[in-house]
Amino acid sequence: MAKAVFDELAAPAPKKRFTVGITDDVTHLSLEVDQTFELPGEARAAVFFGLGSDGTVGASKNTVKILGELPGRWAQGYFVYDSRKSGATTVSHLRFSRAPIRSSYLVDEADFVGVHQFGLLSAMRTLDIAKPGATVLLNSPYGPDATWDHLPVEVQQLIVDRGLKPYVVDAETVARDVGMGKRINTIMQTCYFYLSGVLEPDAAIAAIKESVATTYAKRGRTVIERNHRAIDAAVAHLSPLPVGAATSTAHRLVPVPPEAPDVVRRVTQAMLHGRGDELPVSALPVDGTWPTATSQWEKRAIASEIPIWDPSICIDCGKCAITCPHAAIRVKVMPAEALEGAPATLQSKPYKDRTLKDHRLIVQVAPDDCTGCGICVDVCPARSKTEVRHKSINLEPAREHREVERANFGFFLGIPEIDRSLVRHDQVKGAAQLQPLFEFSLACSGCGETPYIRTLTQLFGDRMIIANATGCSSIYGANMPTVPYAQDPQGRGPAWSNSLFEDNAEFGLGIRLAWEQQHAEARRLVDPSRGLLAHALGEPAATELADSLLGADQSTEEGIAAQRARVAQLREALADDPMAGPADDPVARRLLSLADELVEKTVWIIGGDGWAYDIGSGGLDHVLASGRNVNILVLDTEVYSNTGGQASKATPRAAAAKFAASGKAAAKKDLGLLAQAYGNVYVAQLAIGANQQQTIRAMLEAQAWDGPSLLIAYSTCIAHGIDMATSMTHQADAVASAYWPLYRFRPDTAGEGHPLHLDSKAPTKPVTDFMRAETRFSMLTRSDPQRAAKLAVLAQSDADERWRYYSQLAGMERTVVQDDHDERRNP
Ligand SMILES: Cc1ncc(C[n+]2csc(CCOP(=O)(O)OP(=O)(O)O)c2C)c(N)n1
Ligand code: SF4
Ligand code: SF4
Ligand code: SF4
Repeated sequence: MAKAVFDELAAPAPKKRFTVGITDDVTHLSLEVDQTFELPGEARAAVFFGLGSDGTVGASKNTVKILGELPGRWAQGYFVYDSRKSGATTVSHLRFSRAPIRSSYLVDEADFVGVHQFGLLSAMRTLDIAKPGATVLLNSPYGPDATWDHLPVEVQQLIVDRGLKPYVVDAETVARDVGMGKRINTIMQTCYFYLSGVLEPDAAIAAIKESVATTYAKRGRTVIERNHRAIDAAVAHLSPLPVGAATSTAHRLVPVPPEAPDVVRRVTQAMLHGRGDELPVSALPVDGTWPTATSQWEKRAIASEIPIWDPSICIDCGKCAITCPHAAIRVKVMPAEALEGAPATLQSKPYKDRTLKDHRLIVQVAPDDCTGCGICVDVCPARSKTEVRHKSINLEPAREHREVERANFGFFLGIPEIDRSLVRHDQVKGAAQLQPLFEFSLACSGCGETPYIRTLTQLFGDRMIIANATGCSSIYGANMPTVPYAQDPQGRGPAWSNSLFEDNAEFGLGIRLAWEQQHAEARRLVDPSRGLLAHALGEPAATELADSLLGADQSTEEGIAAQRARVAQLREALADDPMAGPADDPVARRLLSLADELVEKTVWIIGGDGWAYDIGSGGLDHVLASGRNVNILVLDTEVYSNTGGQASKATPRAAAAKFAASGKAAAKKDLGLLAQAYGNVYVAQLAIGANQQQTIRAMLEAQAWDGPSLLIAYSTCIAHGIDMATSMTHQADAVASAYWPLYRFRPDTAGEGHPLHLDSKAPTKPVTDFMRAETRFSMLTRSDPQRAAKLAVLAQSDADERWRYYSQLAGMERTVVQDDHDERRNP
């Protein structure tokens, strides 16, 4: 591309304005790029394909460092990846040489290609970048004997045609066996060093071991030893892959199904296949809006293990589905007839419920969308009486179950969604059955933020408008090329937008005010339309329709459904009448354009603690003070997660974070308490892993409160240094130690006089127990034990004092001045 720019500048009449790197078929200003251009040089090139969460990029950077620091060696690294939190494809382009490297950053022809996730061989072009005779390293769960038959035919053909030298290692198994969990990076890096010949094998292993010791010095001896074991085991498990004939029936780059929407087939698919750069400008939507419900077409299949259901011991609690961060395990209840024609492998069980008699229940995994985080298994309370470790769902190797569960999930999706009026929305079991309208997000595997958003969409998704602050939730909320916000069978789902990090509360308030104006205008237009309605519908139907449109009680879902039916009737009546046709009558035309706004909408302002406690706090306060009917959800990870874990005012005392490397000295700001000071703000503190029922209740109450609501949701995060499979258990520990008390401050109970209700019990364990289990606290114990001990005492005092104070507040009488609602709306 740089060459294209210089060539253009050297042209006799260079363009005054141009673009490069895109095919701009709209302005026609893009420059032609010579794809065959190569700079001469002796460097050996290596390209590694990985996933964002598997450590490939980190290991590649480390390789560049190790080799580049050797005397007489030069190294270059360039990393291509997007901002997805998990499952992002990463491509690391490296060059090594004994002479200074003067080359482009991207590698077009590699001497070594490492594919660190087997699924990528099917999902994108990988070995196409290999030079003839290049060495190839595959992380394969199938071993040297069976891997060949699992390769897509196009990959087999490339290996044969180019005489590539393939090797395999089952890095997941090695990692698990040496106690590294899912971290495969050290294993793959070791295999590269061993195979590539950039160093003598013995020297290579010594260099990696030394580097591990330096990198993990702060993490302690156990971590270093574990990595050293992984290095030795990697070499022991590395084998050449016997090359056979290219006869596989499997293909790569499988197209999305024909029933996918046009934009998915034309645009999204190219991006998913790693060919987004080839899309011309004209392929993109003109106004910047993107369709929702597209994450369902992605089918990343990144889990090596998926949950398999044993209905014989399931107690129908719904906990698995309500805590899954990826909406990848679903609960549906249906009459037995709905299962006619089901695959023989689809399991179901009788559903015990007084209202839904003779119904059956299914707990079904979405095998290609599950990330294998293990949370559903961790939270499942149903254990076998005979086999202690066996639960009602258990993680099992994905490759043994994927095909069967794919067929099961396909059928499951076709079973009609439950009639929402038949299940209790205020109970976990019922809410879990409601269709999630936020699914398969690209949040980190096990993310503690996403279960809150998914639950909100289950409760109110058909009428939500979301203003989202920048942060993890904006990244996994709408990261190209797919959108996890989805639609119900009627095509309704959340509308979503992101303005800025710093103005999100105001942005959401603006959305609310705009809706209120449109709503008021639509209402105003109903009376002048009565004549037209009478003409179309006759009397008394017209008067009845107009009166009920204006007087509708929309505080319940039934009320909203009834109003939607009225709006449909209104549309039909106005559009049907030749007198009132949109072309003829300006009032009718305007009312038709605003009719949908006669139906209640709910505005949710969502963001992280960096936004709510720090950078957007002025705006947040402004919105709370406005008295307007908006709902705010703060996803409190206690750090700026999206940018790598910087301390915010939500970071607790004693936690180490970026900008607080020696442990934060000051206590956490109590945002909830500040908001309670207003008196008319609904405030709740939640932890879905600790108490799902309380989370749902608070969401319903916040939604129902005709004023500002603030939900502060404890969100476990990879930045906490925990095993994310136990993300929800950590939340339960946070509550049990009163590190994170659960409460609801309900201004509408002013009549009772005690608005603050504590939903968690007095602490049953010390905060220090909770802290010990998280690296963000425990790392300080290793690096500075004295300071760690001092801060731990203070952290315990913070929790004790918070509990003491809140317990007193819970007994305090407080009434809210009942102001005039309309006055508040029109100050
Ligand atoms: C004004 C401004 N400053 C900094 C950034 C960079 N930035 C983007 S997301 C983010 C962190 C968000 O942290 P938080 O609000 O806690 O949300 P989380 O990622 O934890 O969900 C930062 C600093 C930005 N987008 N705008
Ligand atoms: S393993 Fe994780 S992603 Fe998969 S279904 Fe369970 S909770 Fe969801
Ligand atoms: S958590 Fe376990 S017991 Fe509860 S619904 Fe899921 S599988 Fe059944
Ligand atoms: S909040 Fe933490 S776990 Fe969730 S997506 Fe962000 S970084 Fe990952």
